Amino acid sequence: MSTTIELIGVPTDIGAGARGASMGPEALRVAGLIEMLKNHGLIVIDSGNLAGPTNPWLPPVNGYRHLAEVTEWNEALHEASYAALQKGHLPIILGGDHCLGIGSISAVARHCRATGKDLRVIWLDAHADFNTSELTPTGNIHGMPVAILCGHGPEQLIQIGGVVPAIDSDVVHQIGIRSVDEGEKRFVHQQGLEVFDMRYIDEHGMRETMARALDGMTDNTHLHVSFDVDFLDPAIAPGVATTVPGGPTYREAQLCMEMIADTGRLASLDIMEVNPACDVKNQTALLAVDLVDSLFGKSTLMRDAK
Ligand SMILES: [Mn+2]
Repeated sequence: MSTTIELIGVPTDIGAGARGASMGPEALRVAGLIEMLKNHGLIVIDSGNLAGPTNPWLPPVNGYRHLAEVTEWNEALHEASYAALQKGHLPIILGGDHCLGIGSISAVARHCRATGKDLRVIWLDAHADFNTSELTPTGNIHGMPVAILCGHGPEQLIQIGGVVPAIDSDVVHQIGIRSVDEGEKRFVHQQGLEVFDMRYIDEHGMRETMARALDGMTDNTHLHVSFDVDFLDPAIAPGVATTVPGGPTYREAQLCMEMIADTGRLASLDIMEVNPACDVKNQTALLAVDLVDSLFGKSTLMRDAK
């Protein structure tokens, strides 16, 4: 059975600290995402872009910027993503900033509860995205989605998906982390996330890192990948607003994607934070498409994605 991919564009930078990720969905399409997926023999439905509030660009209120707008976008994404999963489609969320991980992953978690699947989330990112209103230096909610999914955050966001917390912290495996705020660091340790930071990758290599992050999956695992392109070294991916030096190289990133592909369990994907306003000739979107090509690279993926 051929897998049906459903692309859901979410053109907003409502949770970010700089404008521009709202142009990400179109940059990924222009970079050939759809053609690449079709070349794998996948059926591709492009559902276009969701609509939502514009970015009012306001300072934080009680530790959050744009909470009402972030909620609206994520509720819309949750519904669209859950509907896609219910149809048996493999949703690819085209961000948009990473606050959208809330709507996306809460939908995946709800789907897993409804179908009895075991959820595993691979979070590829330079940042832990585990801030709270007390810990955040900025109030930008794209620094908070993992904490919110784990039940730490404003009521209206933690309850998207109907169950609080939306996920247990032990389903999250983070790769590539190299920028964590001071209080956030303590909180991440407390909550017991599995974090493979850049030092771990330096010392053990990407192969062992991914082998550990992917260990213990079964035929019943629903694997979700949340790919923040700031995961990549800025030398190869300049088109993000939150670049942090010292990220995975091109080869390390390819190996990471290939090892995920080898599992055959990929069932939903976020591609987040592509920011054409920071990019050079769309190279970061092109690289993201190249890496997602590897993520879909193995025929084992053609198994039923449900
Ligand atoms: Mn992120």
